[in-house]
Amino acid sequence: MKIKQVILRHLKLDLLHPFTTSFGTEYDKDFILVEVKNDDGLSGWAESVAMLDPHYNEETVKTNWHILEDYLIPILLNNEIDHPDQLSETLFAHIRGNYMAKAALEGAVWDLYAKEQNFSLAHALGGTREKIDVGVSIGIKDSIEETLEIIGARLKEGYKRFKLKIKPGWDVELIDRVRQIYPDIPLMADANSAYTLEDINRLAVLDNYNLMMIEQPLAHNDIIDHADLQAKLKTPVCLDESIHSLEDARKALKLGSCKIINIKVGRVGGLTQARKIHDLCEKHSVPLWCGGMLESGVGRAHNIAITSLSNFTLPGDTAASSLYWAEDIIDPEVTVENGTINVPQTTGIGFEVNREKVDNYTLYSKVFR
Ligand code: OSB
Ligand code: MG
Repeated sequence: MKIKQVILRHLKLDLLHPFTTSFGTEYDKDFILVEVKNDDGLSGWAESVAMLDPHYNEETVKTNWHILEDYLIPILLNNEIDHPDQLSETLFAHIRGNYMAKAALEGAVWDLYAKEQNFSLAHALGGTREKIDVGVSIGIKDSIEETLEIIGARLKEGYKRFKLKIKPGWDVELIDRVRQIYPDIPLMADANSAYTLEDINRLAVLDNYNLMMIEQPLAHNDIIDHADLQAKLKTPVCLDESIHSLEDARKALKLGSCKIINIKVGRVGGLTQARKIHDLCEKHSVPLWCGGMLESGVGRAHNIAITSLSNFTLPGDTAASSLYWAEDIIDPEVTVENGTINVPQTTGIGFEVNREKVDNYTLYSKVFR
């Protein structure tokens, strides 16, 4: 493959509803949209999931732009590749970290590769599922009543798993009330690193509510304390922030730091590495699900493709476009029916990027050739 041109765009979309986690509130969504073009005028697309502020992890829109512009794009434009796997395995390997920046560029190359081969991206990745199960991530709200109403609405829409964001003080009472009203729904909690082992008694109370899992309760960079915690809980621990690579996953499984992993393609440096973690977890019978980062439709399309792999056995966070955006930038937008999304069978990501809408939401852009 020879990439002739890369276009970076900084887009800003308004979120329909603010999204609050233990680390802060998002009102809108700034992100980098990456387009790569070949000689035949075909385009591949992906988005970076780095946020405006370094609160989820250390990457930001600006650090990604810098790494893309000054390192990754020049490497891509100056090298011919046979397969997208070569990016993370060799060409980008000497650039430390910056996984979200790498994933964004690699993702666009994967889409283009699949289009050149006339495959769907899901098929190019080895995915076999034609439909994927989806859940929903519900942020911290002003009241438990409001949370209960949202759960009720999503339940009616068919969502198959309900993830509640928690933090100290918005946890035991919340889960207790939800379980009183919905004793049997597939329920889980995501702390985004809001606790330490000193909170063990509080976390042990949550162990009594038949949660599917508790996601990233402890520090964003920890796999040692999580192993201690997992040994004391019957509820599976799921790691999100702590897993950046195949090596991280291997070590976490060896230590018993978790029983489930949330894969975010951006957090692990792209689709190639995501697939490697998938294969390792499948070998160890560790179930996976695909996390979300409030993506636009382009990122959602990539999430749908990776989720079609066989070991994504738990419902993910890739919900319908209409829960986030007044209008999405892809046609058609992502829709959920009976808690499932159909995996597109057309080439590449399987959704058309709407250039007019992209232009409307673009703050600035730059062309590299
Ligand atoms: O921890 O999974 C997370 C959003 C932003 C940053 C981190 C997380 C999330 C979500 C939202 O949970 C998932 C989504 O709806 O896209
Ligand atoms: Mg999470």
